[in-house]
Amino acid sequence: MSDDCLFCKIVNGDIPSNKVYEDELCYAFRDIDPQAPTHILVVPRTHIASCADLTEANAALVAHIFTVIAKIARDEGLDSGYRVVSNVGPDGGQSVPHLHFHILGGRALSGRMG
Ligand code: DGP
Repeated sequence: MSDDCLFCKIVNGDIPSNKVYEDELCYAFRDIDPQAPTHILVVPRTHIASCADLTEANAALVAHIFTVIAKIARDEGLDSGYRVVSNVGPDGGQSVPHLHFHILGGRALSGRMG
């Protein structure tokens, strides 16, 4: 845990969130400012700042998170598709420096990504 990290505090229950899923490795909750009808964030319990900080040591964790993303999407009924996004750093638009994957769906999303 990183003491100053918003998402570490959410994972630990120090800040309330609308939980969607949790297990021993990750935690998923609804985004406070949804940009699509379904907008969920999936974060590892352990503090990793962003995709840029991933190493081979995190490979199993990341693979697990992607299976969780697929499960959440099924459970949320996103049968016609969805988008998975992880912003990295200032130019990537990352505002919370704890690795997270956005799941966006529930409508046809814009074709533009940037
Ligand atoms: P990013 O910009 O990629 O770092 O995404 C951070 C997201 O986190 C952004 O979509 C808004 C969301 N967010 C920020 N603070 C909170 C919070 O306190 N609770 C919840 N549920 N989401 C938050």
